[in-house]
Amino acid sequence: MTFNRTLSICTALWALSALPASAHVTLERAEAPRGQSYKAVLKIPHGCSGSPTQAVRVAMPEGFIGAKPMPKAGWTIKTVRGPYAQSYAYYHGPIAEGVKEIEWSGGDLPDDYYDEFVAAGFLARELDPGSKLYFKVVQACAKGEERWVEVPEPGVDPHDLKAPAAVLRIAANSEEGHEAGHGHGHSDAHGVDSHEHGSSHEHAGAKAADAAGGVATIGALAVESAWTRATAEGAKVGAGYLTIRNTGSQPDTLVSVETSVAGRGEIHDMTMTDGVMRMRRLADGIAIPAGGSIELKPGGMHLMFMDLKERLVEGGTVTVKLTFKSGATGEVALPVRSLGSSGEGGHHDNHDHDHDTGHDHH
Ligand SMILES: [Cu+2]
Repeated sequence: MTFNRTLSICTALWALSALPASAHVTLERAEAPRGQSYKAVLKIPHGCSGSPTQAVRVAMPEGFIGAKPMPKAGWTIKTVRGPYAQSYAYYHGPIAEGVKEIEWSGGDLPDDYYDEFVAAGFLARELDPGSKLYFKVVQACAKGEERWVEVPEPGVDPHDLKAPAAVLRIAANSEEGHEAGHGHGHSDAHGVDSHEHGSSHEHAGAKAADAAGGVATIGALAVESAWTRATAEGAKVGAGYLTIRNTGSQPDTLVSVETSVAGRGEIHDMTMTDGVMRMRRLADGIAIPAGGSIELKPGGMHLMFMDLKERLVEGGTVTVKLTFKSGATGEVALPVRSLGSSGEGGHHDNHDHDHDTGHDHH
């Protein structure tokens, strides 16, 4: 998988530059809602093995937009601007570029002193609640430097990192309405769901025979290996995975997914940008070449069930209706696997766990 490969390469590079240190560079406020301004206060606890800090460089994580450095007496500011990975909704319209890096230099912060470096910006509405932004910080000292750039490989305990980047957890925005944007999160995640009506068994019934294999034939499209994962109490989203083979001679596109267990279905992809894992909605669906196939799996493309109306319970099934551009439409029953399940046949996509728990901010 390209995804894992990218991760391993990055990890290897970081490992070379990592220096052990007792106190890490952290953010004063480690959790903040998307769709609001955010003041990133980076706390620099010490120098480099006793040597004073003379410059601090911070990379703005993707999704922290419209960033501005706060001036500091005795320090000179330099910024690097550039394009974002995507365009974001912003106060007066979309924004697609901005400050990507800030450097404070020319100062002299003794090892025994503590200081803070501040960048103000806006946490994009497009960020997923539960996702994490990593502020990578390089601290240049009179002698040597400290590189706070490690991002935990999914499945790895962040505490095991020697020089972790400062991390910000994105929370849901309590001011967002149910239908605002295509938001994943809701502040009432643990509340009682008033829409609840019936158990997942009701949805299982008719499709029980198909459920075991998670297979279906929809026109020229063969759906296989379909499954979903049990959800935690109070979770508002779930994810579905399957493989679709196009046995026909015409290309087709999976354009939508619907299910009675969720307010709506979406088609998502997961990507790694600047060391930050993000999900995005595939508004155009997923193309399936004639004779080709697509695989929706943990860590990659997936079906996303938004505003879950009920908890997905292991052993049950979730019936989804798939619609294709050609007009072909049909149902497939997704067996519900255990909460910790990462797929069939020994896939070890630990990062998926991160990803999906990210949806339902506990
Ligand atoms: Cu998703």
